[in-house]
Amino acid sequence: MATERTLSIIKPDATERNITGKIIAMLEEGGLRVVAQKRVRWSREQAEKFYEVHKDRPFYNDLVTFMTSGPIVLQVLEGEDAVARNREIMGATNPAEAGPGTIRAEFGENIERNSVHGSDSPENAQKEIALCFDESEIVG
Ligand code: RTP
Ligand code: MG
Repeated sequence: MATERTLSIIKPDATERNITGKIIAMLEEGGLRVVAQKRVRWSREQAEKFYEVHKDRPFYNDLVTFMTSGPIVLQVLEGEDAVARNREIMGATNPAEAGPGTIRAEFGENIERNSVHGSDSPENAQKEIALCFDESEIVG
């Protein structure tokens, strides 16, 4: 399996509770390396662009409102099979269905306020990383 990169976001529900360090520790203990990281607050336009794939879903507007409600931490994670690995570490979208020991089981509040985002394919990872970081900000 090749070394891969994925985009991770620590969402506003987690920055609000000051648990970014706990989440980063779980990512690192899961075998991923943080090779880029920044704390930002998205404008509505930035969130709408990032989640454009979901624009016809019923939860789109609420999701954009939530993701702009406070600071977020954008990260590029690197490791073997990083996209799939990160999704294993995060657990299911709905924290109630997330497996024991996953980030969402541990910290997620509900299906929307689920603490983390992770790219869902290597192709989307490349797009999301390019949207959020300049190549010069990524140090592997
Ligand atoms: P993510 O993109 O954040 O890694 O999460 P995911 O792939 O597991 O879930 P996805 O279907 O892509 O949904 C993106 C985010 O939208 C919010 N959501 N709300 N109210 C709802 O039914 C609902 N469903 C999804 C969550 O914040 C989810 O992570
Ligand atoms: Mg998704």
